[in-house]
Amino acid sequence: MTQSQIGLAGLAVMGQNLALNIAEKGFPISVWNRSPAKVDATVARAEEEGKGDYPLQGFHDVAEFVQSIKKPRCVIMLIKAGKPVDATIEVLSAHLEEGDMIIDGGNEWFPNTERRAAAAKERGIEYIGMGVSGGEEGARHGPSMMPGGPREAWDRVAPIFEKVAAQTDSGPCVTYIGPGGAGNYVKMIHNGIEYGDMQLISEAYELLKTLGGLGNEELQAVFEEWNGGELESFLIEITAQIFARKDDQGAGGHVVDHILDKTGMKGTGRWTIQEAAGKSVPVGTIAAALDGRFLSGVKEERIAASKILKGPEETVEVDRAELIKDVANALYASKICSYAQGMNLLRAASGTYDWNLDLGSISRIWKGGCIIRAAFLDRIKQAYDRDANLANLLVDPEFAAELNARQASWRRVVQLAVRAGIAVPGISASLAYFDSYRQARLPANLVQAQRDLFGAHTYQRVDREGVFHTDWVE
Ligand code: NBP
Repeated sequence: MTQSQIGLAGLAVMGQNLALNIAEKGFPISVWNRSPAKVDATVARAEEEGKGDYPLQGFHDVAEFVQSIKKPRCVIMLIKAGKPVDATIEVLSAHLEEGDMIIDGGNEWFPNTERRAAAAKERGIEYIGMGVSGGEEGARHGPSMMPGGPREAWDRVAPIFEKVAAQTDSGPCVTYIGPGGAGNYVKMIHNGIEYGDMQLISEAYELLKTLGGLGNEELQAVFEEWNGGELESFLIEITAQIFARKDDQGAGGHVVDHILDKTGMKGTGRWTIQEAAGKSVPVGTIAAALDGRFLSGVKEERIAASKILKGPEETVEVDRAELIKDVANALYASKICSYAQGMNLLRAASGTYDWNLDLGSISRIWKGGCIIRAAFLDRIKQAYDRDANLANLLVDPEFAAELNARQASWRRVVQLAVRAGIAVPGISASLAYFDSYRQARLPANLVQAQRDLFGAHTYQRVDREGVFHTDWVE
């Protein structure tokens, strides 16, 4: 039996598909899973899809699995984040040797990766935390990957992942991100931005459906058209597909209308907001997306409230064609704000943890393979190429011009939504971010005065240096 170039542990959705992708690219791979049935299923799939040509070997025994990998070994884990990862490291470490490497490809909370990396180092084992995005399809045919940890260790295995990643006109969607938990962090922000995009799209849907009266076929056509222009992205594309899908459970109509309006989530969106709060970085659009999911969760309360609380009396009339155009503009402008927030959080983290993150390269590897993949990410990369120290995407000359050109539409959409009583928390949070960020003066002077009055917190003045306190009550 030939020795494999790499090993993969954890053969659920992501692991099984990534293993087949690695094998398809011609890299000999050994696979193992705690429950042996998934090993057999993976081997069977490799036989079928590769017609016997995929260099993939399955193992039920973890010792045999590790021994089948060429030294120094590299084992990538696709295991449920948290305790299961610790348990798997324990099992693997009993057989790994000094100089070997573990890559965790899961959505892990970055301090966990840093803790594990420190423990692995004591055993002479290299440890890399690598965000993998693209779901099942991405894992199988080319994901976007965000590895963080020791640079030399990564360089040893980079050629494998560069072949396995999604390929774009500006290269494979993988690049070394930075030391420590930088890879997990960047994946976390990717997911936060993904939450923002999904919320903004759902608001566009609500406006077009409720205010514009568009049916599912019309929505499909609008989203297909949008996908041919500046909004082109995976999420817009799949949204069009969703509106096309007829129900197959005998209820008639389209599946989308039979889905309960309660959103699930796993944790990366919540972590993004926690991190933003800890670093004092405003991420209102992403926070609105998280709140949107929380509010969706209290379905029973919402049903009760809908019988008590009234919306506006006014009937809002719209011109459909104008509405569709305005919503597209509002969606695009809001998206710029959401990405600006995510990128600024990355920059803040880079400074705090000394990661030296390259925001342009990060935008580049999100161009393909991942859930937020979009033509638009090329524009973000170009903005950071023009100025690597850009304070905010909003002030890049090209994005600034686009925002300025779209703001009349953007404001009309928010006004219409408010008049009609339709919640657009993501679109309006983006507009508020834009309107706050472009102000040389905010009403924060009054907040500071209040703080000084009730807590003697002092304030600075606009006309002279120093720290001041006023005895407010005469
Ligand atoms: P899951 O997150 O559902 O994890 C299932 C895997 O973890 C199985 O291989 C399972 O083994 C193993 N496992 C568990 Br659970 N407890 C274990 C333990 N105590 N010891 C050893 N193995 C254990 O799989 P997934 O959806 O493929 O995701 C893998 C990682 O990739 C996760 O971190 C996830 O957040 C991330 N991710 C997922 C997606 C996606 O679209 N699904 C996308 C991007 C990233 P078993 O078979 O024996 O139970």
